[in-house]
Amino acid sequence: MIDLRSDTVTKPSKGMLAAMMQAEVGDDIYGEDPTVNQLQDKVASLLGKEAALFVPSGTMGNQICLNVHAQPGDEVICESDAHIFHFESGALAKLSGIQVHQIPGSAGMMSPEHIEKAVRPSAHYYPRTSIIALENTHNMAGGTILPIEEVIPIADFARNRSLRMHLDGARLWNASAASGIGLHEYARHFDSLSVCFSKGLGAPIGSMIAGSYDFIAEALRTRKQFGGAMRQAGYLAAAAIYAIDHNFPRLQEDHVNARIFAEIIAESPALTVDLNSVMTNIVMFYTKQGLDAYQLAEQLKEEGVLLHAMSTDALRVVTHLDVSQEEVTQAAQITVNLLQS
Ligand code: TLP
Repeated sequence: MIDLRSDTVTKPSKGMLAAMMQAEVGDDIYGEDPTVNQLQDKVASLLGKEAALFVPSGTMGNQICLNVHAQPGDEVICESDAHIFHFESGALAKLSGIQVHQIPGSAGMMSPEHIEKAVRPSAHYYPRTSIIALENTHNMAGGTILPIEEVIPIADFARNRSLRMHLDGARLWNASAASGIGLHEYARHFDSLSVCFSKGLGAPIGSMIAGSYDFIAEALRTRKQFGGAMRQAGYLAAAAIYAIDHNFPRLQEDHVNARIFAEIIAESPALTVDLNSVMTNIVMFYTKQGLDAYQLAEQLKEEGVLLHAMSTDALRVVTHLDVSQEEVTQAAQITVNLLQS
């Protein structure tokens, strides 16, 4: 099987497993796991933030950050296809009583004008707007990179209006690898952000949130409340350290492979793909002529290719370190050939 459903499907490599086996560990609830502490310091420094906190998943990372920034009844402004809205099981409503104000974006990016309009005036009958949340890279837009020059005015606006800025940076590694812009350059415009080790970086588990000392002190409490405090988590932190050192530098290979896939697919008269949207390791492509994407995904499974149908006409492919260029090319050719027959 060529598994292109997500970059989350990778399995730890031998080198990563060896690093995990050798980890020095302790009880992290006492703050005594040296490997977790090392990872937190390393990522805080990479992101240019005062402090960072290791959490089990990207979802928990986002949810803790948003919970710390807002009160029940408050509103978070986010792009219509944001992960925090669609794919976190309604956690904002359930865990934090936060409601979402969605704004349509272009390639995952909301315009400052739209955001400004969405911020509620301060009347008692409106919800209170407390957060602007961005996602970089933007998953549903096809792994697009949010242009930093468009993020800056939004951050300035947020500061002037005392709104918190949160970044879902599950794949910020990919944005940075593709654009050459440092992680900290992106991070400095946000009060909080989450980054994941279990996506393109190939670790089995784990994400990190980062912000100011005060923010992380509060996040530590919330992580415990959400059941995300861990004990000898150093084994997982060792995988994340290995992932940053060995797999962050190779992400461009995945980006090249995504482009190869997209270019082959673009040749098919039965499919459309916006090649400009293929900036990192995700390819979103669409069926034409009423061809059902779910059915196509099922047929491709029989041909040995796994991918995700995202709706009746949209499919997603994600490249990662466990698929080679040959396999990605083969998967694209199988897809095109299947539609010819
Ligand atoms: N995304 C998964 C699915 O949930 C869609 C995937 O296969 O892409 N933020 C972003 C932008 C994400 O893409 C994901 C995972 C998360 C947060 C949540 O991470 P986890 O799965 O660790 O909770």
